[in-house]
Amino acid sequence: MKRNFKLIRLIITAVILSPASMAIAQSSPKYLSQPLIKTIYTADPSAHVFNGKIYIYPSHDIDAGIPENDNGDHFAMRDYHILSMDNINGPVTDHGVALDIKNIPWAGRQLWAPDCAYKNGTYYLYFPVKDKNDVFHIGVATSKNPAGPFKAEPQPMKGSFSIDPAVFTDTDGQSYMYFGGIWGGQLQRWADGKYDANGSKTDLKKDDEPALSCKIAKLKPNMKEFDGPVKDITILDSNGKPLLGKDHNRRFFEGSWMHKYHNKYYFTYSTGDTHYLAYAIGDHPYGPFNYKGIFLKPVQGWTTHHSIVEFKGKWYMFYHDTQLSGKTHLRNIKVTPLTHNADGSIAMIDPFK
Ligand code: FUB
Repeated sequence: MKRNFKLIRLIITAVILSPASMAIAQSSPKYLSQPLIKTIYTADPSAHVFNGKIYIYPSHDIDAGIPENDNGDHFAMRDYHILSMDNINGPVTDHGVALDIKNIPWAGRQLWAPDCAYKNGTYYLYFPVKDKNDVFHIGVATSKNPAGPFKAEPQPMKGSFSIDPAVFTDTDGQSYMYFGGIWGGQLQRWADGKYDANGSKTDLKKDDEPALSCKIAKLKPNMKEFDGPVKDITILDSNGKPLLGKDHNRRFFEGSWMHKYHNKYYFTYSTGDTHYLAYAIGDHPYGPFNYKGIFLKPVQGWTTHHSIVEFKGKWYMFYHDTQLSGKTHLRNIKVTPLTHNADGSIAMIDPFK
């Protein structure tokens, strides 16, 4: 009996130490956190606390069989599912289809990263989608329930363009929309305020000029219209100079978010082709913002997109990677704690252990 145990131990040790199993161990990354939901592919999670629960407004990734390109044509999403959690480590509820592209009268294709806001008993779902001429605009849909279903307004928001709306409501009750994204998000085509269909397909290609800015618009009390002109969000370097177009490690690309901490405004965003999440701090929702650094190293997959939310006195970052599929356009959302250091900086997060 004893000899048999020894033999079994020897065999197990040999298997564990075999070159094949060591190769597997080396090649499978150790992720910082696990996908929140595995039954559908999800990305671009905008998280909010409504009625004491966490509601997540993600993109719903699908495989439409479209080849990958710099325009992002392979991100061909057609509806939104809203998710909720009672607790950060608790089960995740998928509330089903909250808005379908076929019910957005002006939509053509590609429902990208949404966000949601609440005011006076109504929830407002903001979403970017290409119109029937293949130009991105931002639409709004309403519901009395944070999980939907949502009903879309018949037209895009007047004066809106590009992608990735993030709506921040300040402590005084005023809401602002941050939006924009370069390359496939088409922000570079609006560089002169009007749409230029022949504009560059990626960025402005003006390396030594200030980089393209994320946009901000104040929202009217009806939450469906911009109140005044769209303005630029300026990110300054440590010399007080705007970041330049060639500064791909630091300049804004897409996926902005705003949170307020200790009376400072934290503008956070993706650097796109360099795959970082970066942050810049200011004293007003409009900025200017002083560049501070990166706080999320590159995740698995090309895109990186996040939101930051306080829940029960702790801060969390929702983000995505491609752990489940290994494919750029089939992503899965995750959550991890986020730490503000005593000096106001954000502690670096490594998506791998
Ligand atoms: O999900 C489509 C696009 O990918 C989003 O709008 C971007 O932020 C990027 O995550």
